[in-house]
Amino acid sequence: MGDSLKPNGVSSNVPAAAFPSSDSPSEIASNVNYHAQYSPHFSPFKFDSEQAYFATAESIRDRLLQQWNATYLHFHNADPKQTYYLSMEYLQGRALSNAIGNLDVKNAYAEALDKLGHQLEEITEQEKDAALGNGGLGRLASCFLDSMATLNLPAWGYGLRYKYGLFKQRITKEGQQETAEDWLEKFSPWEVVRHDVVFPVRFFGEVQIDGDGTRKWVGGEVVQALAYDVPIPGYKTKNTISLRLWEARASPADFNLFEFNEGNYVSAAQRHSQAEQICAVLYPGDATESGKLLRLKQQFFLCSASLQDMIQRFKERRKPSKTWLWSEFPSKVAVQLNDTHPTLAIPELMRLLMDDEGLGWEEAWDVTSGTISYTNHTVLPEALEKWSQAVMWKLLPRHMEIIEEIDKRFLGTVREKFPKLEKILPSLRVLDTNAEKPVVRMANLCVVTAHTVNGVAELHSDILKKELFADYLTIWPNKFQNKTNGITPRRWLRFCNPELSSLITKQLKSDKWVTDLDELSGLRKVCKKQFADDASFQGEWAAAKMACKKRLAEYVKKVTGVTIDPNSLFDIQVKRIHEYKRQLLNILGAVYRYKKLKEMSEEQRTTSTPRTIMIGGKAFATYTNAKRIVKLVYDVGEVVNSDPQVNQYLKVVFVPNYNVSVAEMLIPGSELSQHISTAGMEASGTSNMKFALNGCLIIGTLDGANVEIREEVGEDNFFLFGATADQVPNLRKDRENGKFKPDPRFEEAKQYIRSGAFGKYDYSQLLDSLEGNSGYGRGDYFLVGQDFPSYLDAQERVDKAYMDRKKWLRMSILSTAGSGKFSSDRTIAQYAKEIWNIEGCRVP
Ligand code: T68
Repeated sequence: MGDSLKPNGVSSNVPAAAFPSSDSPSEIASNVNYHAQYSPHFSPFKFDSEQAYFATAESIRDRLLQQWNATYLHFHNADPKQTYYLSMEYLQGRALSNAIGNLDVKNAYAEALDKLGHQLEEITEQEKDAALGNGGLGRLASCFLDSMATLNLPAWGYGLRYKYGLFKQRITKEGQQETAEDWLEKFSPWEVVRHDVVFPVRFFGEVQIDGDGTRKWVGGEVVQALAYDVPIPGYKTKNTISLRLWEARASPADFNLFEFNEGNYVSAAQRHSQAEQICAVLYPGDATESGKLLRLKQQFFLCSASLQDMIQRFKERRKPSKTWLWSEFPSKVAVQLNDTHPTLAIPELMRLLMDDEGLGWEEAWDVTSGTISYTNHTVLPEALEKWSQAVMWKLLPRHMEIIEEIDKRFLGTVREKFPKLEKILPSLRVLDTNAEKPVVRMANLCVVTAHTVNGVAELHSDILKKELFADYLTIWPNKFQNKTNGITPRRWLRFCNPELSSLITKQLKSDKWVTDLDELSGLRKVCKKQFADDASFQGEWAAAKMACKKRLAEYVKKVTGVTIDPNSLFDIQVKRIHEYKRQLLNILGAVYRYKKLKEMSEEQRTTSTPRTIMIGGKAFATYTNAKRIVKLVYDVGEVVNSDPQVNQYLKVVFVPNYNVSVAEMLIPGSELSQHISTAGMEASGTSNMKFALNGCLIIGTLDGANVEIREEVGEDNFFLFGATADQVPNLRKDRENGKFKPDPRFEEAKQYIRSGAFGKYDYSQLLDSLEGNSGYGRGDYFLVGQDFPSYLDAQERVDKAYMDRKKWLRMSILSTAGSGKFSSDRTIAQYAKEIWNIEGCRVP
């Protein structure tokens, strides 16, 4: 330990100051230094990257706290209508680099850290991703929060504070291995616990009927919901909104001191550990049987705590006038349900209004349906939530009474006003009583109650109207809307791709595009005839891409050991592993490519387009075929990458542990990305938008938001293939009737894997899913074989286009230029206007 070391470990002469009075790097350095010394989390005399990260985060948090309090006060006084976004998932990723960017203090902080002997980049990389979500739905919620704050909207997010987020993925010879992700291991500097915000949440118990007939839910067990707030800064605005995450706590009274003193330690603390289990882990997503009761508890916990909080705030803001009506509630509060996971908000709001506030059914119903709106994110039958009525009666008896009443009244109204619907009524009902196990259909409960139902891309919303919810259209022709998803241009271009961002700003002579993404269409000018030879811009564009590719190559080397060539075409598919997303189509294409390369002469090979295929994504732990796909990608990579004949022309890499931060590295360096789901199955997709925005071309099917991306970037700049959504049902029928004739190239690729070319592992079960006409796990339900030939043809077009450097760069520029529509600012502005009826409320 050198003499010059201070107790906080900072060896320079930087003084410690509690709050910076300006944005000068030396003031900021003093503030970081202050936190290192007076908010210590580590032993003294240390100021490594990790300590520097926490001190820097706390320095940024100081700034956020000021803006955050000002925003809260401003909303409180202005009392605008406010939106509450209810989501079981948020995929926030890292907060430090994002906050520094949104506060526009990157240079100042970089210089400040430099004075303290650190690099900003190395410091921001210390942060663990907050991964409180599974995939697209969770990341969408986080992009929405960023846009709500940036648009100065009075809006808050509500979620759960899971102790363990999405698992960490390790890839070995055996395939995927999962370990718990302890994102709170060393605490999160971004959350503020609000010890004064605690609400009781009841489970089980029974309904008590008083003498006057009023019903009350009593008994059972009560868990406390404690609020943790995370600040969400907007971009270049003071507005900083909240993500409120609930944590479950037992009451001290639940600790059985008597039992403890008797030596029964486990049972003494039983209630405590039961309560803590509620927020222990993130539900592993997409339709699993595991832990159903716990999942239901989580859902109710989120809904109940959030609604109690909203109602308390509504009352608080109304107190001064003393005269207010519950019928005003929907003009002050909008609640958006992110999929059906928070559906229990419906019966819970009804219960709170009727049982606690004394409203009658009709009045409570008008308030509830006037407040709640619902977004659907999937048409996959297995992901449509259905809860056992028996389980619901046990856990939430009062809510089941209310749901039965909603169902009964719905039946009555339809019979009276739409007698023609009688025949199909059973499928429209909230309760499915015919099934062997009677269930509550959560999507139906949402559609029956919510004032608005929306899909997440035009094609998806059409499918909702024509298929999934078609029969409701007669009853409520105006209830259904589309809100095409979007992504925040801050995280997904401005911050993750500084090279391309600077170039765009230079070319457009303004950085207005960061908050008005349609401005990017100005780049089209460079691609017009008179600019067609603007070789200098194309050159700069190529250089920006190359910088990102080199960074990505270094990263891939670091995490996989595989050397990839930045001059090869970087081809990426990253998303959750799922059969409908068809990573199997991608890898079969890679296998075919490899086989053909091997068959070529050395000279022929030199004329081929070198490719690096990167695939990443997590497979749900018990989804066997998804895990087999992960292993297959890895095994193919092992063989291809070490084959000296071929590995100059083809590399196949499985990028481990795909998450938000990894995406921020991969997407800027991508040139081609694959969005190749079976048409009609991907509701929207959002990474497709991120790739297109970063000048990456898409090879894809006409599915989800691909359809709109292709419209916007131009069909010449999109590699289209595959069956369309309306062809899919007939193609499946043809298969069942034995009418499908597989392409020989498809047979060849499968046979090559079966021959053992990629190791001893027996892939027959995975490949068998692509064979036969029908049957469980057979019959190629996802139509990989059907689309394989047109996929290979599209890949050939890709290879050719890439060889024509000028053409490719033009396509890449047009891709970015056409991405304006996909800003989540646009999406959120539409929600605000067309669903929530809220307006901006900017902090002066
Ligand atoms: C995704 N859904 C859609 N679900 O698949 C994607 N499911 O097309 C769309 O772009 C995105 O939502 C945003 O709209 C999901 O991510 C889940 O993660 C999920 C989680 C729990 C249960 C079921």
